[in-house]
Amino acid sequence: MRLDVLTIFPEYLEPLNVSLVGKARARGQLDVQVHDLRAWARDRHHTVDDTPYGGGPGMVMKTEPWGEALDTTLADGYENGAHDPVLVVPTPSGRPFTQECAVALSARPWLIFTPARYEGIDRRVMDEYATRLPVHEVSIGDYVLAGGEAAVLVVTEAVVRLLPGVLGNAESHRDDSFAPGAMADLLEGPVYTKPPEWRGREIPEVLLSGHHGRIARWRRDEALRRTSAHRPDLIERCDPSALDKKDRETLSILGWAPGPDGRFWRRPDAVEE
Ligand code: 6GU
Repeated sequence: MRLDVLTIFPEYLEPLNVSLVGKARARGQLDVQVHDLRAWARDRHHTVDDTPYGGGPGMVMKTEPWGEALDTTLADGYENGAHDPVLVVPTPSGRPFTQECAVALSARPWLIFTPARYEGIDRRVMDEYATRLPVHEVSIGDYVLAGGEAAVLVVTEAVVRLLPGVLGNAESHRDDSFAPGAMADLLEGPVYTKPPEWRGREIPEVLLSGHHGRIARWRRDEALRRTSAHRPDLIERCDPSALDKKDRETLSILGWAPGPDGRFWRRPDAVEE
């Protein structure tokens, strides 16, 4: 996979040299090119922003540097054998970035990221490139960052760990919280390792039992408990056909009841666990 990042803060992308992504690069599974957007600014001061038409606070990133940077990057990629690029545009006004998006992007051979600073990029840039390649505007959550660079790191890590041969164990992401079909979209419960006792705290006995059926059941109940506490919205939209008899018992204990459509809702009298 080829990744290009166009940014006015190339040093912000240094973490792409570390850990999982860094190793994938070192192994040649990933070709990452970080470009300084200011290299395409025409004036002495390397200006990339200007005041917004219509007034208002802040500055807007100018069309020309982005246009030239993207043209150069696309030409360079094609010359070097890359194909089928997607433009990934981090913005708080994008569609929510989810595991499903990560899976879709991990199937693409070439991602080009355009993290913005200031109040964003002149709309005409994305309107123009949307006529040439798919453009995905993505937000990584309901909060505002000072720029899209941290979002590029987030999206890259979520995507690269899905590439074949990047994670040691292909099974490792089957049970990820949010992996499609994983524990049918429940959060993962707690995990433990040695020593068996630490500061007087023991491991839940079932995990030492060697009884795989009971262990799987316990994990499932812990996942339900954690999801109920931290993400009740996931229980509410859970497909009821994904829940077995014991799931329903556990949910009942946690204060959930099936409604007329079979979906679960929290009984108003339920006490928080
Ligand atoms: Cl992708 N960019 C910025 N600036 N803020 C965000 C975001 C992205 N996602 C959530 N907040």
